[in-house]
Amino acid sequence: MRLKPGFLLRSLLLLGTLLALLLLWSSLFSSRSEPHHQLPREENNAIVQQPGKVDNIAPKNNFQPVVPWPRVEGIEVDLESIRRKNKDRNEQDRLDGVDQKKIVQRQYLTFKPQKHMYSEPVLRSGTLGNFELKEPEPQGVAGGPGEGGKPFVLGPDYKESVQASIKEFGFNMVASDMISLDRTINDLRHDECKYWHYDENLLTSSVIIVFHNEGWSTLLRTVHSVIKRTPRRYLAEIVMIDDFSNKDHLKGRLEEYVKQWNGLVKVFRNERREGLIQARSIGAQKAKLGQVLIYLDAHCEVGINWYAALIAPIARDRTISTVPLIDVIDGNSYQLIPQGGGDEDGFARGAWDWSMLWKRVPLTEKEKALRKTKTEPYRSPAMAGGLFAIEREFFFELGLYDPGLQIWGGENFEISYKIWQCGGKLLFTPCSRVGHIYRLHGWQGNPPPVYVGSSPTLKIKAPASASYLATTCHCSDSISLEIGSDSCLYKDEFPVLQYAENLDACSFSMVFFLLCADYCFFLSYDSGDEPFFCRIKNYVRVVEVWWDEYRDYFYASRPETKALAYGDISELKKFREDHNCKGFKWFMEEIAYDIPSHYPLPPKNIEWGEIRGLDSGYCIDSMGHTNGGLVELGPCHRMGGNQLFRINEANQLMQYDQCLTTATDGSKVMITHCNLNEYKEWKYFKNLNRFLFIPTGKCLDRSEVLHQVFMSDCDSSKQTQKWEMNNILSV
Ligand SMILES: [Mn+2]
Repeated sequence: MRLKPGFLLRSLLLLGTLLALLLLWSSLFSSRSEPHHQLPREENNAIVQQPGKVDNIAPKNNFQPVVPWPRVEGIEVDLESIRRKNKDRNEQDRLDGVDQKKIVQRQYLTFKPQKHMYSEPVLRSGTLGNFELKEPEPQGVAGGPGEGGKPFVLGPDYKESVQASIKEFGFNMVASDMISLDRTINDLRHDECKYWHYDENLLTSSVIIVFHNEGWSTLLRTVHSVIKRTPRRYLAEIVMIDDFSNKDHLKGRLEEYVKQWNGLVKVFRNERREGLIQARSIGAQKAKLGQVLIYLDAHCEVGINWYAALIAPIARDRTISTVPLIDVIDGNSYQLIPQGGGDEDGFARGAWDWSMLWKRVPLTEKEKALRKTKTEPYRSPAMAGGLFAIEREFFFELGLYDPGLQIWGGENFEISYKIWQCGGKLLFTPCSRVGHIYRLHGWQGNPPPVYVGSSPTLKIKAPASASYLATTCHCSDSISLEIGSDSCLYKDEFPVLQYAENLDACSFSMVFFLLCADYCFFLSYDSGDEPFFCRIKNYVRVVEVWWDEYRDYFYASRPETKALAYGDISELKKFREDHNCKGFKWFMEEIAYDIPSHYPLPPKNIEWGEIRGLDSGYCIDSMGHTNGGLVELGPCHRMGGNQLFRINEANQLMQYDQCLTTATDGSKVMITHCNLNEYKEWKYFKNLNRFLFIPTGKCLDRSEVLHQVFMSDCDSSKQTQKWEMNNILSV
């Protein structure tokens, strides 16, 4: 199988847009930061703080950084020897025996019956909930940095090490390392949450944390926060899945560190890089003690009294999966703030657009009407993916994730559709909140191991030298890329120079790609950074299994994927049948009814592909510009990306979520964001090879010398007004 590299380019464009939003967001928030809490210089050299006992959360007298700093460069370890060692003690996976005798509650058509007795939570205004803290949490370090979820801003002295840590880990690890792993946080819950009373007969949980080359203190603060804020009788275990990290601190040091919890925290290591999706499925098999599996990203802090509100709906009905409200921890200052968007209470439902990008939409009146009070769980069509809770056996009954999904992307929709359409429910729980650190601009991503071929997801053959990957590359180089596994393989010769310009323009690094400045980066993992061609293949699988006739809207948004080989889905189709799963139309009408009002069903495309000057080698190219930038003319590269356009039945000429229209001078052509009702301005006359701009009656024209695209009076004798679209497909 072979895929056109246009996907890589497109991933830049799409993820660039996402990241730009994220950055805008974080810059907005960081501008609200309070005055600098600058650390006295001598404390910079403080000695290593010994990991405290978990139950010892009493305030400490003197603040000390958790680990010494600067210590930026990760130390590579010999993974091969670890892999050999692990082979010897490979555990046999087994499912827990199921006690079917305690069948006490209602029966399900296709899943195992509810067997857990649990009464509904009760709201008693004025009487503090039975799971609430009787007094405030003790601080990790009394008066220490970041306590209370307050921003901790380092002075300019730390600039270099901060930058280096962001580059390596995606977060300001200098600041994180100075903040106590047991810090207190601000309570972002709605006040009413404090007055819920829960049946204490809650289910127990295994918390699963998948990580790959995470920074130390952000990873361990996740673990500390879970232990600190989860009643011990419900926390069966914390299962850490190391997805083939090669950083020294995640090896022996981590194993030593978790010993303080006497087996509560377990570390399992994948023997090869599995990718986030399959690593989560592996986590489900390793986690055998808890009745519920709670998935957390590896850089989170759980909120005050997060557990009962998250688990109570599952205890009541085992086919319910729950998702906490996800708050934002600033990756620079570690300030904890609520996520923006949503309704007046900040509540949002998980959604998607028709190209299957993750979206959030405000809670509807209909959902509000289903609740007695505003802090009750509410229904969501989809989850974001990284953080959720599901009954362990139910997750297995659902078949875990589709094993054909690779690396990252689309699995959140797959599990959401599977739950809803097959008889379960997906609820967001406003009183359970978890803070998540979003990766910062400037993260290099996770480079692959230095030795080539060790990673199943990445093989790179450099023509010149083997150190090519980790070090520098030259703009004139051409490299040979082979990425993916057999079923999702991308192979091509890649001219580095060709994309250097575009990449610099968006020099963010969450995308799997080459960056030709001084370094070549191959970027991976976590949010938005895996090869896009794998993600889009995942999307196609999900669409083909679950969307029924709605798949046409996906293909209208992504016409180039029509011929994509998505592998065998017969098992999944059979699952749908065996479990009497409902159709997508039912799902859209009953559960996801509000999505088309936010993301209207797209008009069908008439033509798509490159807009190529007839008999020329030049194509219209957005140059990565969006939201008001001008399009230009560039050599056709047949890789899609910035040269991939479509014209639809609504007379819009589009690239992704952007429309072409005229700039304010009425002549140049700009590209700008549009909804389905905007810029319905174009007609393509295929026989005449002409693009007509309806509002002015002018024709799309070009100057091949200056590489400009503009409008001029139509003249059928002018060769520069002739264009063709070639309906390119990725196969
Ligand atoms: Mn994350």
